[in-house]
Amino acid sequence: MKRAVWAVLGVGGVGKTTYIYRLLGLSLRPRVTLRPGIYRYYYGDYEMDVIDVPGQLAREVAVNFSRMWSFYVDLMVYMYDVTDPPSLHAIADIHSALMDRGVKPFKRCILVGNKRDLAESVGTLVEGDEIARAVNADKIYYLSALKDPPSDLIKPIIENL
Ligand SMILES: Nc1nc2c(ncn2[C@@H]2O[C@H](COP(=O)(O)OP(=O)(O)OP(=O)(O)O)[C@@H](O)[C@H]2O)c(=O)[nH]1
Ligand SMILES: [Mg+2]
Repeated sequence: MKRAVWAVLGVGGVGKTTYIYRLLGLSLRPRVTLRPGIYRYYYGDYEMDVIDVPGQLAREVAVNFSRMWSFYVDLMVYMYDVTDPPSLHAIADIHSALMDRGVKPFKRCILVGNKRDLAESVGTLVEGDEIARAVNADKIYYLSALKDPPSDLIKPIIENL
């Protein structure tokens, strides 16, 4: 069995917990995350630990991550809301707050634009290319944590471990 640890970081309300719950097959609709969460998830021959970080603002999220996890993660999933430009710019702030601490706390990172279903009904999708470059993300994905099947939601993770 292969082991992997990954974390989802983004400002409040972008859909981090929804994403994790849908992968785990939980049908609950999450409330605001107030405590750190670490979930064990099995997929194929992987045993994964998934880290859900509380906090509403960029710096708060970065500090909470560093407090709850003092090791590397294999993959950092930076998540924003494709209908909310400030949530994308906050990714650059979260990233620099992590880098300020001296050591890069992950091996790889990807950028995920969530709530694609909402962007489709609103008619505009905030694209993340520029921020992806700024934080050296390997790839960008657009998805709907709420609507996409778990078999699609896991792809960004598997492709980057
Ligand atoms: N339409 C739509 N709504 C979503 C999607 N993902 C999450 N939401 C909604 O966005 C709200 C916030 O989702 P959460 O998963 O709690 O967000 P979070 O990033 O964990 O938020 P905090 O715990 O406050 O940091 C909830 O009402 C979700 O139902 C999505 O893909 N599409
Ligand atoms: Mg949450």
